[in-house]
Amino acid sequence: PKYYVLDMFPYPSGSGLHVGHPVGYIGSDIVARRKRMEGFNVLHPMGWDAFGLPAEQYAIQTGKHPAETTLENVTNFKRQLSLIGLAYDWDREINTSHVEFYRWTQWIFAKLYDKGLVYQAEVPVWWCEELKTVLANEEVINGRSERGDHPCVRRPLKQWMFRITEYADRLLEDLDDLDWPESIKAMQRAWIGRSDGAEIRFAVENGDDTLTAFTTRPDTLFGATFMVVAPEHPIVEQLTTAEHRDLVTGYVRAAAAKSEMERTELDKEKTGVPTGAYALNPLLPADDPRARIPIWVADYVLFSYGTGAIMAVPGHDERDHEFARRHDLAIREVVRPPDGEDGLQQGVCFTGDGTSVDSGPIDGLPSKAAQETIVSLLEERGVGKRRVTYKIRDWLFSRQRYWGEPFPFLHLEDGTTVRVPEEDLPVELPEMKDFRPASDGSAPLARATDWVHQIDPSTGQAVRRDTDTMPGWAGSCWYWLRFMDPRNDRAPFDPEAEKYWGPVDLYIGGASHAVMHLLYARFWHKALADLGIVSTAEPFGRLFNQGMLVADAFKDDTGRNVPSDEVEQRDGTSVRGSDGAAVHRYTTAMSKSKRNVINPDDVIADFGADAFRLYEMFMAPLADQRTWDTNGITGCRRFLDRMWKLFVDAEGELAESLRVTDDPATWSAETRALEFHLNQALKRIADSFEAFNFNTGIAALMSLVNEVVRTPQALVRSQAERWLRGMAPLAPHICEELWSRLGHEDSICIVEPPTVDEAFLQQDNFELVVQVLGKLRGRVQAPRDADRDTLEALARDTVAQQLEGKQIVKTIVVPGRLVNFVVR
Ligand code: ANZ
Repeated sequence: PKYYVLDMFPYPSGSGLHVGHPVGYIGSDIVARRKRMEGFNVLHPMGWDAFGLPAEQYAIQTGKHPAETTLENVTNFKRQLSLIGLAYDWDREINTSHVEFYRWTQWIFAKLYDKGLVYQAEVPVWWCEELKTVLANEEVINGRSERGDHPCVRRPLKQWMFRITEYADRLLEDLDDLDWPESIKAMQRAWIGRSDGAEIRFAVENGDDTLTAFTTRPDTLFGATFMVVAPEHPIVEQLTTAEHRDLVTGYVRAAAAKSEMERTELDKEKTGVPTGAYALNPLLPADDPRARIPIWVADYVLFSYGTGAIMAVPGHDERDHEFARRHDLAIREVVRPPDGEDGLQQGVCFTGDGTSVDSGPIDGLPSKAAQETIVSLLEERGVGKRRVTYKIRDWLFSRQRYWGEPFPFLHLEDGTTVRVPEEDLPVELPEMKDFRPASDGSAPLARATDWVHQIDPSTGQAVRRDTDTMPGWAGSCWYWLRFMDPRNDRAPFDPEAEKYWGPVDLYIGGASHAVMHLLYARFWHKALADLGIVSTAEPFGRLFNQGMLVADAFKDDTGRNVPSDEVEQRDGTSVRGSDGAAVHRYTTAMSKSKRNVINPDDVIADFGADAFRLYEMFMAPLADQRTWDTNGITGCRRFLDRMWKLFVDAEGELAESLRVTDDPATWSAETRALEFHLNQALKRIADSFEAFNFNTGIAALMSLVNEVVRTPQALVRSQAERWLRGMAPLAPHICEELWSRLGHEDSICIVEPPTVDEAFLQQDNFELVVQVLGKLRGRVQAPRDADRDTLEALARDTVAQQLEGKQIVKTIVVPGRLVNFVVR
């Protein structure tokens, strides 16, 4: 059977790998190697996510072309990964910036366009002046770019958009069946943000206007004491009465300068102004004093969500409550909490479910039933309906940058857009010497005039190429499919290859990709499935997030980072080596800016790749955070050295006990005693493929070495072989070497993993205390059901030195506890 184990492929950065990067790669390599030994047909590929902003910015910094820097960086990355002994199938290496790859990215984009999932729209986009490009919502945090932390502003621009919202429900529902970390699923659910509620239409007093609000709590309609409209809402203009005009206009202008995040922050003071207009509650008679509701403008209501207007229920919504208190608006209780206390009496606003009160037709109904009843009533009267909203927005897919996939589209003189026919793909990215973003934000490709201006051969018409490029996410939206058939030049991949290899069985990578990459990839995959291009509904069956690697970093009193290797310990405090000034230690992710980066090249040069691999896995279970400590790796190296000496003697010859084939029937008691430790280690290793806690297997191997060191000759060949076969995925180099020294011609990579002999584990060993003349002289693991003779023999071997030249006059055996030799 096939087994596809995939790493999130890296962007090949200029600084190369630090020791934090390979944690996941080593984990997936261990899995790939083990699966291969188990007889699976394993696909374990690697490639480069090479298009995108970081690559382009690095090129700009270094004054070289991104194609050139990408090539250099890839060469360095590949060298580093190979040094670690990661068993990738390099024949399948891919690079998203190579035309052999991106022609198919364009091809897929065109297919998705044909399917109606792509459109162009004039949209307010996040514009980053510093980066000179638009960014997706996901790339902007608190109004600043995720990359580089530069300020961003809203600006209208014609952009390519993906209708990811059309897939919102399926992206949500299919999460349930995925073997993914719950935290990632929760983040995707929150990002998609489905809300089930209703739209309620309110008539505006004196005129024909109506105002529609979206609410998830239609049962609180009788508690609506005011309405709030977003400042951008076009109705604001019409609603505002003459005497409120100046106030409202000023307010609307001020709101436009704020980011959504600023506006909706919970602890921000809720500002707003009245429009002077009133709405009418659709379920109350016009003469009811509660029917007339003032309409306000406030920026805590977003134009982009729901209908851009709300019915405010200060009795049961925190934000409305705060607003009502600040602006002295009525607060009314319409939901009684289950404990029967009126929350408003205590000055708190109850936001949970309870029983409707003071609400006419729904009085006494529990909240859920009350919601149903209200929606039915609204529908009957034609003033409302059920409505589902989502937080997720259509995905903005255009970038005004150079280093990306050109869009396979042509613009005609009459303003229409046509897609480049399949047979004319790829649309190659033109060579440009100056590819920097233009200062006015226009796309650099617009300056490649020969490339832009074309004549359509079929019509003879002048046409203009689209000059935007795709974002850095594009290649990673389908790269796992290309690995299945990477050299195909007639299709993105052979459908047979996809049916065989898909879906990815295990996907390992960082949790930081919870929403963007992992949601985009699922979206493309589902769209491709709908097109019949892929055969599964989801791309990644099991997802595993490796833990972060952190390390000490140092700051001096001025807050400047001090390189870790310039820090010394003096009198128990950390000081800067050069001037002896005190520095402060803190723990953080490795990064150049923190000056605490450790390069795996150096570590491997000092300790070897196997010690490095073991240490990376020994620090913690794969899912957990781990703290790098270069001293810690010496323990792993020492373990390997001790192991080596058990197999190979000082003359470089294979240890004597390993040269001959052994027969379990004639195993000595000590050899049998080793079985417990060996099987314990093999079992821990085998079990660790569930939770990827390879640290437990490594710890067990360490105790195995401790045991064998006591009785080195007791280790027999069949044990040595099982040991190597079990350990090979973790430390492949030493195991391969010793395996061949045992005389095997085939690689240990393709022999079966050892079976665990549970009998030796169930035997339930105990620690036999060995005394000579009543004094403790040794301890040894002994099987609980061993007979007196076995215990005596085991004990005799354990204290052989102390017994030398002595005569045993009596042996006292206490089964399950001790053996005492009385000597003369
Ligand atoms: C009345 C109400 C009463 C509400 C109540 C809540 C509690 P989620 O769950 O996030 O979808 N809302 C609707 N549109 C809004 C907008 N454009 N900007 C800001 N707030 C908006 O939230 C839905 C709730 O958020 C809606 O339900 C509405 O307030 C508010 F006891 O309506 B509710």
